[in-house]
Amino acid sequence: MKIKIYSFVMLLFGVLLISGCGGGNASDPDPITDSEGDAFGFGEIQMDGRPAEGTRPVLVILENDSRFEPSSHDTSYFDDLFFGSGDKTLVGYFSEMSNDIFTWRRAGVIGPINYTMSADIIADLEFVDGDEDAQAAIRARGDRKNVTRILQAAIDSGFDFSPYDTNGDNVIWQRELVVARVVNDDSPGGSLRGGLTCPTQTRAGQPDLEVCVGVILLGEHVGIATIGHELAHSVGRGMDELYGSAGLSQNYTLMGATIFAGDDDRQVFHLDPHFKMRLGWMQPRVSTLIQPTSGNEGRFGSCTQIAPAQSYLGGTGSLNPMILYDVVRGTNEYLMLDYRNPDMGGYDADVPSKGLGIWYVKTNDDHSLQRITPGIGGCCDDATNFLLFSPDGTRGSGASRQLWNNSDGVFTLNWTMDDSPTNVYFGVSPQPLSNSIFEVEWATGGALVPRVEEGLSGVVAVHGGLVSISGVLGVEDFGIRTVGLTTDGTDFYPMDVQSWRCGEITARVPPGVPAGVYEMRVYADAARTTWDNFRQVTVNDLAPTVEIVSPGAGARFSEAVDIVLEGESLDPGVGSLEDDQVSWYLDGIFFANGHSSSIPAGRLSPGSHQVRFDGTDGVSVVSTSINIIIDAVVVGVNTPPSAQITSHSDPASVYADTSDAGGWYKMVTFTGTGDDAEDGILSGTSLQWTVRDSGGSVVASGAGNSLTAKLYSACNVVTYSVELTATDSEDESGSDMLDTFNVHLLC
Ligand SMILES: [Ca+2]
Ligand SMILES: [Ca+2]
Ligand SMILES: [Ca+2]
Repeated sequence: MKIKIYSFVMLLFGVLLISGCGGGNASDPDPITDSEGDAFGFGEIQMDGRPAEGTRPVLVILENDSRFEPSSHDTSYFDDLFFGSGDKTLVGYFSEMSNDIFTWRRAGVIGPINYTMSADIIADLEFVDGDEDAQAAIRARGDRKNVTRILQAAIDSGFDFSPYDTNGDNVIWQRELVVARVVNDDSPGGSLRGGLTCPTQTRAGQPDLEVCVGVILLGEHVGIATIGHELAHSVGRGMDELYGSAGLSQNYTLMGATIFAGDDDRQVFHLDPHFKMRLGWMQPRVSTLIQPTSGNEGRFGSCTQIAPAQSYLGGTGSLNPMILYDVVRGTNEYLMLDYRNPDMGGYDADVPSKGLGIWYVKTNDDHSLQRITPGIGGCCDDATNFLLFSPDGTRGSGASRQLWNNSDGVFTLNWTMDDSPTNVYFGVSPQPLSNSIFEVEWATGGALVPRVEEGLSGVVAVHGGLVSISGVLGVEDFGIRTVGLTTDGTDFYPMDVQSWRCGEITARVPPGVPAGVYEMRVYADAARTTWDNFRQVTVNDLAPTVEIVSPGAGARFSEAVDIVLEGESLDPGVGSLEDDQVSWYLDGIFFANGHSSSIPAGRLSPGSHQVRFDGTDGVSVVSTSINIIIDAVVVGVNTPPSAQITSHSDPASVYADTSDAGGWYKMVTFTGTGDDAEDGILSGTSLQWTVRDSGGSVVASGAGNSLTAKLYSACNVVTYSVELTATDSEDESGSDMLDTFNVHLLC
């Protein structure tokens, strides 16, 4: 029984998952499957069957060649650079690039070993011949002799290679140990070379040990990227096809045509996503490209977020770089998309621009990179085929090449191999987005047509309310896509977009839309002819509210003074009503429009009168009223003045927004008036303000027509009262009281 329930839940969950992904369209990027992994060579680059996982030991050897000045760097310098705890180390670099799947560990840092290069090696290394191939062959022989000499020197120095014979075959292979040698030649260069023969370490009571590793040859001023590049060569067979065409990938991958070569350089760039995939360090997502039939342009595609290269992109991450391949062209030719962002720091802080990288990959059946015939589009001598397309449309080299950004608009590219159109149209999200998110959309045949998810339930909203829709919506872009409400397509109320992401748009119901039932659509074009599905939105019109701020209920006025009329209004989601939407009535008779007005008290007879304030948003009419008392002026008898608090924050509560040693507070200004039958308008010290807390203690006071008070809050709310007292020349007084003024705090 339990099993059946479980199955049912799983089935339901599966259905929900599919609908939540916009229908599981084939264009959506999904984690790479096993068969796709086989098709693209995921994890295939290994060293003698050993995947690039875990750690591998590195031995660093420093040497002093007697022909050169002593090195300016000692063993601790290279120990730190390779294995230290600083910001930029080789160990840290490989950890970040591989998403913690692989890095190096310290076998040792030895030397400096002093030596004198033998004459025959010097002769080979400096061999000159008109036949370039012959010259190269002899010089390579010199390198191989030198590598054997270096390994022999390490043995002679007493370094014990035995612990690195992990398979116990009495031979040290490159999969067991990598050796890097730094020489005092004042150069920043690097190369990986094999030896001529394998030198032998004799061991007491054990068989001799052959050391058959290549050696990374480094100059004393080598930069970290060059070392990384050479170490990457030694990670696995297949890492020798690493050079982008004519510098096209320069400064965007560890395997760009030229690694920066300034003395002691610390610039470094991530390895491109293709090699990360081939090494098994990053599982890309995969999306197929389906070419449309006529009339379906822009409808086969999707939109996704990609995290920057230096983020942790382990496992089947939903923000991982991705492969786009055309099902007709097959899996030996594809585009790879990644996001590069120097602002995110780490080991990609030196890439020359920020944005979308689109890598073109053309492989042989064994997934090795194929050579492209030189000269396509006027580019690339003797090119390998690993290109980074540039937004400027050229394939020039150099670090000034910029990645793709929103300013490039909707763009498309050709397949480099035969220069035929990919028919894929890309668009990149505008900035600013969070630095850790980047969005890109793609579709075949034209710009993506946004697709609202089918079956979204209807929603009720009010003016100013937020409504979201999900689906495959593309990036907010290019001034042609609009989100809004329509009843049948003939009317249109554009919505204020609060957030536009690939998969969800949140927008506000505009104030002017009449109550009713609408379709919320995302149009693909300015003419609003292209759209796909909608969400039903029922707009309810909420009634406004009105409030009389002044005069206060029950206030008394001498018939000789002016009464200030001050009202406030709020139409939810819209804001204050317009002045012509509010009106004052005295004893039921219209007096004036507007939120602010005044009336001579003498217009009213002595006694009680009703003051009414009405408002309407065009649909609902609302009203509030108070009573006031008019006192007759008696000749020869002084009448007390009247006071009116005429403004305060709306509503009679605010949120603390500033803090000091006393806590969070809000600066609030109150204004008021005083009027007296005998003295006329009162001002200055005739008007006295008192602000009290809920315990009755005075927290602020002052004289004049206004008072600005620093009102502290505490968790949730603190309540104050505000009193304005007007005093006339006969020392009689009248006052107005705001009983409740709340200062809130979000806790
Ligand atoms: Ca071995
Ligand atoms: Ca309304
Ligand atoms: Ca008086």
